[in-house]
Amino acid sequence: MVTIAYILLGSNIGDRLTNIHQALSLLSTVEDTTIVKQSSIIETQPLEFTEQPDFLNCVVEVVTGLDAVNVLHHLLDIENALGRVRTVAKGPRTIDCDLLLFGNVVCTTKHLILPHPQIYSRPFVWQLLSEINMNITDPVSHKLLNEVVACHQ
Ligand code: PH2
Ligand code: MG
Ligand code: MG
Repeated sequence: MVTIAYILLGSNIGDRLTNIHQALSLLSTVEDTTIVKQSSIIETQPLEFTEQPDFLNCVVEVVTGLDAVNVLHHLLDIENALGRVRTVAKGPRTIDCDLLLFGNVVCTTKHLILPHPQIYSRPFVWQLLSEINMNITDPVSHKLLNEVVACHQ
């Protein structure tokens, strides 16, 4: 069985574009996982913790035979490989790889919340998601994510 998943990449320390490209390159080597679409890479102002440099963000669509927890572990491996150091929560980072959606999975565990709450709260996340697929269904409401997110704005 394969699943379509969406991943958000973000960087706001060092050579941000190189960090994003290296993360994409590592992601492309993950077993049983293929990047099928990539959004543009845009500069965004920091949200939540606002006293930090601007980010570069992008979203990718992948098709994977792995399960969500396994994908999450690979994303953490990529963050570690690119020298991510965890200091301030929501603070500056060389690379952040967040699992936004994993098929229709809805779950809340200590390490994984799906769909990722950022989809509804951060306009740029939805902007990047909709750039690669306008027709994603929200796994919670079963409505078009498009319509659901518009209600949150
Ligand atoms: N990530 C954060 C906190 N704030 N702001 C932007 N613009 N982009 C991010 O990826 C981001 C953020 C913590 O994950
Ligand atoms: Mg994040
Ligand atoms: Mg993260």
